[in-house]
Parts: sequence; structure tokens; C-alpha cells
Amino acid sequence: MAVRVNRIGLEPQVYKGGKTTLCAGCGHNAISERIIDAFYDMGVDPRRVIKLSGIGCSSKSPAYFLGGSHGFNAVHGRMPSVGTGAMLANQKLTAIGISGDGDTGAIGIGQFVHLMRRNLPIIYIIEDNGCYGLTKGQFSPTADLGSKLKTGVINDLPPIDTCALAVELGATFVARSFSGDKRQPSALMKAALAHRGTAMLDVISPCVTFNDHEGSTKSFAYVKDHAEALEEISFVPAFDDIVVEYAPGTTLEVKLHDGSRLRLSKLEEGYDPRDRARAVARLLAADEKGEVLTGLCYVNTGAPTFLDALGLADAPLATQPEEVVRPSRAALQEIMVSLA
Ligand SMILES: Cc1ncc(C[n+]2csc(CCOP(=O)(O)OP(=O)(O)O)c2C)c(N)n1
Ligand code: SF4
Ligand SMILES: [Mg+2]
Repeated sequence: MAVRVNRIGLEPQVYKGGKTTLCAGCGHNAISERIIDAFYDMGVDPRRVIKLSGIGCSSKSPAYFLGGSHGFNAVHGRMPSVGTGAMLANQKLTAIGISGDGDTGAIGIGQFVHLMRRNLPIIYIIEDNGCYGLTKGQFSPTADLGSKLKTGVINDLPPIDTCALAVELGATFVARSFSGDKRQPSALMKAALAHRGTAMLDVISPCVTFNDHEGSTKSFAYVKDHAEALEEISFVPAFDDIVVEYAPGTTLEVKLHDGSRLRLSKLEEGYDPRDRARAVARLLAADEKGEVLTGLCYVNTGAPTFLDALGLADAPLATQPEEVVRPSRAALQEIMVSLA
């Protein structure tokens, strides 16, 4: 029987990772599956990928996909700076960072803020369960006001909407989805792979052990009942024949830098993900109604990336000989003299 391979000749097995040690049914496992599918379908070479994370159950998940890729499990909340260093050293890599709502919204919020405004080319996924799963379920900064833990504790602080924050900070691709949905996260991840800049995906991912029960606003049941999709998303990679069939006036196509296209069948009149102010307004309006707005909230395909802004040479620094990357003794001497 012929072995199934993708467009670069690799088998699905190559995209898998180690066996998960997360709880059975954890939303994070479903997200790992979507990542495996997206990287396989897009024909990304795992040897050219760096997986990064912080600390948490979510941050353990890079061990469960793309087993042959580079990996760096950083300190809690500090993955963005490690990712920035990695991409400065080798901008030819594809970077994917996995964080949690605690890792991003609490200890890592300062790093998150600057990552979003810098537009570093990285896919940044928040596996958002509204709690600190790894340390037994305490509320995180994305837990909704009034949501209840299994222990009966009620959250009395308002949440941070990471998507609204990211849009305000200047992020260029901001989406929200749900781990229980197969189609939407896949399309968003493929589009994120084709995006040039930071692609931020907040994926609601219920913690079945500490925060998936009646009363939790991050439970499967709550999100299923309160999810409102902004649009039906299809992703057309640049290497596919583009066959377009859509009713005029109901679909918006957004062209990404590599020629891939995001096709959004609008469920509501006039939603344009390129309108930044509208994106923030829609996210905040959904929050007020207790709804979870899913889909591509905002995209800007024309902004320069952090690497463009720094004017890096095309050849990765990591591959350059020491004579090129290290200043000469004379150059250092000149600096010392200028400081005297
Ligand atoms: C510097 C530091 N502070 C605190 C901790 C304890 N700690 C480990 S994971 C975690 C929170 C994880 O929550 P989240 O990022 O939401 O991941 P989840 O486990 O929910 O997927 C905390 C507070 C730590 N490991 N390091
Ligand atoms: S404790 Fe929660 S977040 Fe952690 S693996 Fe279990 S279900 Fe997932
Ligand atoms: Mg969490």
C-alpha cells in the first residue's frame, strides 16, 4: 500500500511527538492534534521549526507534536524573549510558541505586550483554560468574573481579553477559537503559518480536571452554548490551485504575503477583519454579553516585522563565521576610545 506523504514527501508520523502526559480529554491535546495536521498539510519541514514554551500544562505540549523540531522550554512567562533571540539568530526558522493563560496573562504579561507590538514572525498560541492547570486550578487572569472552580471558589476579578489587548498593542493577526472545534482552529493555524508577523491565537481549551463543569465559563458546555463565529473561514494555500466559488457580497478574501488566501464567508453584514477599531469593539461587546467571539478578529498583512525593522542581513547570523558576527579587535578598540 502506498504511504501517504505531504507535498514535501514527509509522512504524517514525522509530525507527531511523544505520547501525551496531560489528562485524558484535556483541550490542550486537541490543539496539539490541530498543530500536527496544519504543519503536515502545509508541508512545513519540521527540521526548520523551533517550538517554544513557558511553564504550565500547556507549555508541556510542544513535547507532543513535531518530535524532530528544535525546542526550548523556557522559564514561566519568558518564552517571548527566548523566541525573539532564536529568530534574530536564524530568521529562516518557523517559530511556534505555546503558552497558557497564566503564562501569558499573569507572570508573562510584560513579555506578551512587547511581543505583540514588535510583530516578530512567530505563531503564538494561548491554550486558554482560565486557570493554572499545572498548579491545581487556581484562577488565571483570563477567568471570567463570577466563574466558579470545582472547589466552589468564585472569581471576583475581571478578566483580561488577550485578543482585544493584542489588537490594541498592534498585533497583526489575532484570532480566537475553541479546542472542541476541529475545522476552525485548523484553518486559522494554516493561515497563521502563511502570515508574516506575529500570529496570535487564543484557543479556549477547557481543563477537564479543574475547570470544566457547570458554573465554569471556560467549560466545553459554556463555550459550545456561547460561541459566536465571526465568519466561516477557509484557507487557500498559495501552492493550491485557487478555485473560488462564493456568492458575491457574502465573502471577503484576504491575501497573505505569500499569495495564500483567507476566505471569510461573513455571517454578519460588514465584518471586516482589517478594521482595527471595529475588532476591539466587537471583542469587548462579546465579553460584556458573556459570549466567546471566535474566528479571525483582526489581520494586517502589510506591516513590517521586527526583523524587517532591524534590517537583518538575509543570511542567518547563526550560520555566519566568527569573522562576520564578531567585531574585530580594532573595532572594539575604537569603541573603547570613543567612550574614554
Ligand atoms: C517563576 C515561576 N513562578 C510560578 C511557577 C508556578 N507555576 C507553574 S505553572 C503555573 C501556571 C500555569 O498556568 P497556565 O499558564 O495557564 O498553564 P496551564 O497549566 O493552565 O495550561 C504556575 C503559577 C513557576 N513554575 N515558575
Ligand atoms: S490539569 Fe487541566 S490543563 Fe492540566 S493536563 Fe489536566 S486537564 Fe489539562
Ligand atoms: Mg491555564
